[in-house]
Amino acid sequence: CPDGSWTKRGSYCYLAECTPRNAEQARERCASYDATLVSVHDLDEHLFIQELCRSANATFGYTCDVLFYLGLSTNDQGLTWVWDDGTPSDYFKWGGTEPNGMFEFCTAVNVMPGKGWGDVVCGREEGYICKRCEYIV
Ligand SMILES: [Ca+2]
Repeated sequence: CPDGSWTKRGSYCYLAECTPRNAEQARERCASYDATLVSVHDLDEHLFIQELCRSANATFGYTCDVLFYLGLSTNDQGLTWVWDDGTPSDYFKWGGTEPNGMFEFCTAVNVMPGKGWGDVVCGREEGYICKRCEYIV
């Protein structure tokens, strides 16, 4: 994994950053690391990224919100949800009544224990999680 605050899990590297950015800025930031906004494919990975973000919050003195952008978005009003990294949409961890937004085409994870994902307005400024392969060929 790259030097610094990246965490290795399986053959992937993850980075949670607290700096508030809108979805497009977060996407660009991940791209600058040769990464994409995170995709999540099972409960273990969901719990892992929640913990990762809580650690990032602790590192930065709890200045972050509880929401962090995921790389999951919709281009058809929520009919289908697609991961930025092109991996299959094979797992969802929506919280409560989410997704529930008429104009919420991006998604974020609530990192508090027991919470899930929600659709959010893409212009919101939140933390975000980047993910990349350990080895880029
Ligand atoms: Ca929502």
